[in-house]
Amino acid sequence: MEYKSDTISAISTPQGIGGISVLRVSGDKAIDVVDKIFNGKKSLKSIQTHKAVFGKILDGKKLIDEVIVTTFRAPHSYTGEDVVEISCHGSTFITNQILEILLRTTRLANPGEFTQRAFLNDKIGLTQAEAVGDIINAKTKISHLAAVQQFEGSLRHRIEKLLNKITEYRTLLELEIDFLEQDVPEIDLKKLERDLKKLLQNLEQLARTGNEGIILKDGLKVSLVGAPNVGKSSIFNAFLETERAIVTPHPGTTRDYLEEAISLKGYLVRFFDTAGIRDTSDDIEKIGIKRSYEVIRNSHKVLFIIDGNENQKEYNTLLKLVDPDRIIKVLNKSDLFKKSEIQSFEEKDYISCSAIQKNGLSKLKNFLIKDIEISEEELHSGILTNTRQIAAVKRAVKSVEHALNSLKKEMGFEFTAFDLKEASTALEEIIGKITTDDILNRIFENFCIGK
Ligand SMILES: Nc1nc2c(ncn2[C@@H]2O[C@H](COP(=O)(O)OP(=O)(O)OP(=O)(O)O)[C@@H](O)[C@H]2O)c(=O)[nH]1
Ligand SMILES: [Mg+2]
Repeated sequence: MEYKSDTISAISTPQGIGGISVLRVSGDKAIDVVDKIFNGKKSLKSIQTHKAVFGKILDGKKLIDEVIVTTFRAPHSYTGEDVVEISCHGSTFITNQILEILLRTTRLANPGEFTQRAFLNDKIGLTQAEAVGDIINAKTKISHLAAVQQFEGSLRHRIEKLLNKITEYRTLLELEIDFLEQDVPEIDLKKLERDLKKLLQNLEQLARTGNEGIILKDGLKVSLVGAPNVGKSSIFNAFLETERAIVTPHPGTTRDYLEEAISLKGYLVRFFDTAGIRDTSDDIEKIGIKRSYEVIRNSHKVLFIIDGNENQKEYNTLLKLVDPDRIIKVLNKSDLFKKSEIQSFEEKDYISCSAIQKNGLSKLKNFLIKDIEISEEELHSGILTNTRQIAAVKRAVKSVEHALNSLKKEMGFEFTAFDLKEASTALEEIIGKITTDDILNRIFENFCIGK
């Protein structure tokens, strides 16, 4: 990627009113640019690195604000370049004024450009750079833990270990290819096959962590589905412990879907109250139901709710949208049933609850996350948390499968070596040993400006 070394600036704190706001400037001219508008005891150029000083920001002779300025000289800064941070009063007007002045001589940073420069200047690895975005976006204890682990390098280590193994096998094969006619000890094919199988298992295990990783980061999506009036919105409200959705005795109350999230044992769980499943001739309702079907298709778990009638027709419609293993069957309004009636539903795998009496709801909630419990150990050893990483590991899996295949079929060591090289390339992309503009752009476009 072409490295742009021009000086960039941006507001790094959220827009709004607060105690302080911070602006950041990075690049060769950073100190010079800020020094020109800064009026302190000494010039910023003569101030030690990492030292904060008090002074005023002036626009010509006009006082904009009293500020604290900290300088970080290259290479000992976040980006690896000269960086200046200006802490001013937390006012949208002031921060924008200062930014405007800075932009007369610098360029507005692109989203994530400070972090991108940190990566390009070898201050942090690519998985770490990605983790910076995840740390900022983490909304719950576990997503934060996963992001911090990645930042600390857990995933990079896990990938590097796999890469070392692949390099070892490739070296063996290359030796064999180069000295085919000479007296080099013959390769132990049985052992190599065992080793490649083990490697494949490890890669598959890593790929599997991605399913959980994405849920940890983006949340478990749970939709509430069923015929009209079964109590979907009532359960939704009970989960959130607020009267978020409108509840009435009239069937067809919820027309468009609603989304709200909670933190459940540290996991982010996103609930979707839907317009339910039903045939209707009402045009508005039709749109609502179509939108609901889209939400249902994208859910990790679906609560299929009934209030006494098994609603086979609705269940069959649901089966067309999602796999049965995602469906959890729920009997609501258990307050209206006798114990024996509830028991017969439970025998048919329904979980019973009453939204009105707030019975059985915590059992239901725990049931939702029981499959995603990811061990602390796995978290520490590094997991995949986005589709980019998952796609790359899956490519590595495919390549190792090919390698095993070519080895078994005795197609020639060149083929096996080539397949292993492909596997290396895929893994190297994850940790940024190989990068393309496309990969970098996709990673950093999701960052906010100023990070
Ligand atoms: N007895 C009893 N009534 C309930 C319970 N949960 C919901 N209801 C009632 O059932 C009716 C429908 O509830 P909603 O939550 O609006 O049902 P819904 O499935 O969202 O309905 P639509 O949005 O119309 O599809 C309301 O009158 C609720 O008070 C429950 O656990 N027990
Ligand atoms: Mg409703």
